[in-house]
Amino acid sequence: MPLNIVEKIIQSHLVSGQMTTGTPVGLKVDEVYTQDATGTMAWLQFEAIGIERVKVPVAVSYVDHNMVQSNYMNPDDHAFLQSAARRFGAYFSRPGNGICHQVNLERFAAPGKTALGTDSHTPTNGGAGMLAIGVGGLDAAVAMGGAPFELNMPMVTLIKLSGQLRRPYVTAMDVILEILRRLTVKGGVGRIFEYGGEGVSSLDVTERATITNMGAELGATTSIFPSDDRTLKFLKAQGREADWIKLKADEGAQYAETINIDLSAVEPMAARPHSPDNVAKVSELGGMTVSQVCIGGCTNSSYQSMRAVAAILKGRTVNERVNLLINPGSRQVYDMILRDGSLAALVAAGARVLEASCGPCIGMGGAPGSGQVSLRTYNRNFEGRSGTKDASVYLASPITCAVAAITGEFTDVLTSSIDIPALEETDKYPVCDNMIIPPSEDKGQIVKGPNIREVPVKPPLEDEINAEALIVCGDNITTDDIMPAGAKVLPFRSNIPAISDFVFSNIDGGFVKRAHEAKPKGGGIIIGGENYGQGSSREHAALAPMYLGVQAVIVKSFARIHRSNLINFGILPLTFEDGGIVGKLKVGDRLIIKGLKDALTSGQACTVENATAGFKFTCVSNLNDRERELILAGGLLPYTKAKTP
Ligand code: MIC
Ligand code: SF4
Repeated sequence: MPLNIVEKIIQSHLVSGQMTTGTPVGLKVDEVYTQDATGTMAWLQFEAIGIERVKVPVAVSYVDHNMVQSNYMNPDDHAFLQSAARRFGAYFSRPGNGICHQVNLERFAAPGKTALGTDSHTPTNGGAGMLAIGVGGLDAAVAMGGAPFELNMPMVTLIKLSGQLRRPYVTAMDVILEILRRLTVKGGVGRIFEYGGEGVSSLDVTERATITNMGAELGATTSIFPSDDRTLKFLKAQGREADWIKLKADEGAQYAETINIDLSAVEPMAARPHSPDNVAKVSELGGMTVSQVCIGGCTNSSYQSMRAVAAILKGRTVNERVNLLINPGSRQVYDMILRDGSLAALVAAGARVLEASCGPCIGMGGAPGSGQVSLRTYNRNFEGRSGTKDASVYLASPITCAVAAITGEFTDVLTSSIDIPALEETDKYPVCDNMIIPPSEDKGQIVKGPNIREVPVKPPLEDEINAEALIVCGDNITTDDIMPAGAKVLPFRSNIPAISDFVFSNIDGGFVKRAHEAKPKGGGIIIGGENYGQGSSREHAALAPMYLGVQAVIVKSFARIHRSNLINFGILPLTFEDGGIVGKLKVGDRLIIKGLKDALTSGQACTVENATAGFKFTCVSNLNDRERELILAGGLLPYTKAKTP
């Protein structure tokens, strides 16, 4: 039978199940990587499982998110991660080496292999033909212990590219924004996007990586490109041609759906506040004043992008009303723009160059001023994520951003008089891995600062939930809404009791108090709409509510990673049989679900009684066998510990 690329990789890694859409498949994992903000939990969980050394061929611990070091907490986390990498046999990418996805693409991504990363943008590696999936920390920890990774076999959608980009004005970022415009932030749920068509060969690996990176915003399980001569060129330039294999779909391969994109018709696009799918043409926004421009992050930090930005800014001055911040994605890129004079051009133009880390993308500094418009090359513009609640954050290509930094306003680069240089991908990257500490036989000691606390564990599921509705939310609630990030909160990622104080704090200041009051009275339930938990992989958005006594989340539909995280921490994910019920539920309603164990083991539908308002409704759990066992056990940690000798 002819296979598509996704099926080829899944088939060659299949440990259990069959490739039938919607049914569970277990996959052998070739690489697992963590980043600091999710990694401390992942490594604490790995330690709690009690396995001596990582059992995957490659494990890498990156430090990139939380680098502000405003007190001892960040550096303590970094020291813990370094000591855990040494103790358990992982590579350690030191702070300053760059953002996990960009560095992984450069140094570890390999076509035909599988990777899990504790970050939703792990699919970046799909630009090099790797099947790379974002997961919560506990899933990563269990996979590092040698267990296969289980997921429900997604649908494979072909995105067929034709034509050629109108270079240098239109970029890969505009392509993924156009796809987001068409499909929305829910359009990828339950799907893997496989790119094909004759337009693929015109895109460099780093351009492909921009597209697969931001495929996360579609809610997709992952996105992947074929591995071809461009992939070989990239790996060769990284000194890694030995990692190359050719990877293409068989003639006659089947797809669940096909979406056609004509690259020649794509225009410069921008996502408007406060969602990456709220996309318009830049020409429609022309003239709007911009106060801040941020260029870099994991979406648009390749050497070509940075060099193009520098070439546009060379000999000019950043507009007096604009603050231009640059965060290169990796030390390799930094090194290259330093050597070729681009950095000098940026600094001379007035850019404020930051270290190679996530920075303003996750609200770690670089917040815009009150009510300001910030234009960024990043992938998310959720309300408040920048650190300024009333800022208007737009997302666009590095070219659009660089031009706006000069003009001080949204400018359509197709018609602007500013010269945009055309640049080719380089043939040789300066490879220097001195900031990546390889696994060592000397295990050393694990170092834990005072802010690093044990991972809380939920007791096994009881037969009845009798709890209070703590919040009733609308559609597309993000994990940033549930568990904000930013400079104030991120330092508590290793301390669940402390970080729990911030649950829903950006959208409902009373949530934590209500949860504390409800905890001794049976705990709480969260009510939501469609695509609940979209966005990041942070398991803190499940772990902290669990710590606050949340027993169940009842919504119209879930985002994939968040649903898995809820199950991993023993919180029951339920969906309404009739979504209209959401409108009838109120904060404070007492909700009772009886006979849970039977309901979960048999038909899976359960009846919820609203004892306050006096009506009943039906919910479905849709748990597969393994998920049911996890929920009954109180989550993945107690389940795995019970199975580990
Ligand atoms: C993000 O972009 O939202 C993050 C911060 O990288 C998260 C991970 C985290 O919350 O630590 C993600 O994308 O998974
Ligand atoms: Fe870091 Fe932003 Fe990329 Fe998340 S999206 S990994 S915060 S640069």
